Amino acid sequence: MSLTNGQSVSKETWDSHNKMMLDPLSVSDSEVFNIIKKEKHRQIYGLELIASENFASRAVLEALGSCMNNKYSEGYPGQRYYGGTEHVDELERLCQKRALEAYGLDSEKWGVNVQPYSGSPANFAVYTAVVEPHGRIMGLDLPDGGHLTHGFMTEKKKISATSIFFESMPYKVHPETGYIDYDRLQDNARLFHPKLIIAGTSCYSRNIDYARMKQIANENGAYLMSDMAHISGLVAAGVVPSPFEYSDIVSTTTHKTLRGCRAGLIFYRKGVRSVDAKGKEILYNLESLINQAVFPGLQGGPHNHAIAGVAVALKQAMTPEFKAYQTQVLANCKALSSGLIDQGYKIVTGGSDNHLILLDLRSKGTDGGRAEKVLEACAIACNKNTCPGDKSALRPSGLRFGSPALTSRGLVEDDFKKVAEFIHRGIVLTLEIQSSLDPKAPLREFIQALAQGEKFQQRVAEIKTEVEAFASRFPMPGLPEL
Ligand code: DSN
Repeated sequence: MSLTNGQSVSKETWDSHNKMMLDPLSVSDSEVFNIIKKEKHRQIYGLELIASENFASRAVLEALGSCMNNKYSEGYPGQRYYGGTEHVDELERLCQKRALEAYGLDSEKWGVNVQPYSGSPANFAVYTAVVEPHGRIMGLDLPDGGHLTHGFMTEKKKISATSIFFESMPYKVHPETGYIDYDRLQDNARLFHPKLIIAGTSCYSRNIDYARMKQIANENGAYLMSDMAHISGLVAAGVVPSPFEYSDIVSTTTHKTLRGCRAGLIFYRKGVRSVDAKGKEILYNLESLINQAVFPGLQGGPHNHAIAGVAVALKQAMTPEFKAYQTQVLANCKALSSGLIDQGYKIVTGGSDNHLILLDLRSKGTDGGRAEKVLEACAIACNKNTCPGDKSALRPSGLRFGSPALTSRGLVEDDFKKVAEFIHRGIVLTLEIQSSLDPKAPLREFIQALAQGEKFQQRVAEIKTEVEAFASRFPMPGLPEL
């Protein structure tokens, strides 16, 4: 072992360290490299129908994988706790400017915080900013299509931190129609007097009536926060109604229909909130409350690499190509919906205004958990979901499908009709497996029969081979190798 002059480690080890810092992933860590390659293969050869997923562009992933990952910059542009932040300041300001432009917002009336790590911390930061501890929040119930962070709890347990640190009273969809029951929300809000009402969903295929929700919020002196995570790309393209006109605060993730990297944004109003009986203007004070709630309240240093990726996605979101993409997302979702209806399936609410549908399997005599497992084995990714009126969240009777990811690969309406056929074949197989078992057989036994039944495995292999041949015809956005 030879030591260099004054250096406490051997020259060989030091040379090897320096080489490690320059090696590509394939050389540096073949284990992780191979896992990523397998995931890439799954994405290329499978049909990705999870409504909240998408494929980020190459430029977004390049920004995300850049040297911006290395920089700490607690604080906000111009007011940081670290040196060397001139370029991250420029980046964060650019991202803020693009975020306002992408949604047509006047910077005198709206501001935006681009630092949330994702949607859940963005929402929690909003709650801590404008609702006092144990203050009251109303969001759409999770089994009805709301998000965990909107206050989910069960009869037995408070599940989401929103329901633990605040008082949550959910609103519901109508069990028969599947549409949000605004009348009941209004009645309950009059009793509960929430400080914040959330207009936002994780599994809801219809446009939200923001005007009605704002009216209900106003009646109670509550803020209206819209969580547009699922639809933020559709909103940017102007193909669904925008929540901004009626909201005080708008939160979003950036990686769903918006097609950026994983991060979150919070938009907040500035200027006059209301005018009192004496004509005095009451101003919003959301800017400092929300900025302080994000940092230093909840988070540490911003993820500057993610802010870079979001800035790129926002630039792309302002192009005519992005509008064309979102128009196609809607058309493809309708094609998928009508393809499944033609095969005799029931879609909750009868169709969709946006990028997703909820298939109700109750009339077919099966449920989402079983069908999801068979489709997954056939290289079709989707998720089980409760349907309106479901008695137990433990046996959800629906499947949620979304069109954003496959549309990013270039699929159009006829392709989605073909996708509907593949789904149908998977569900037919689900029913066959189920009929080979005791009607009360638990999911565990169903999964065992799927994995071990030779006849079923052969059918899975047939469908999967066709799915893979079909899917691999479409290009995959992103970095060429990984
Ligand atoms: N997991 C996302 C969704 O599927 O809606 C939200 O966090």
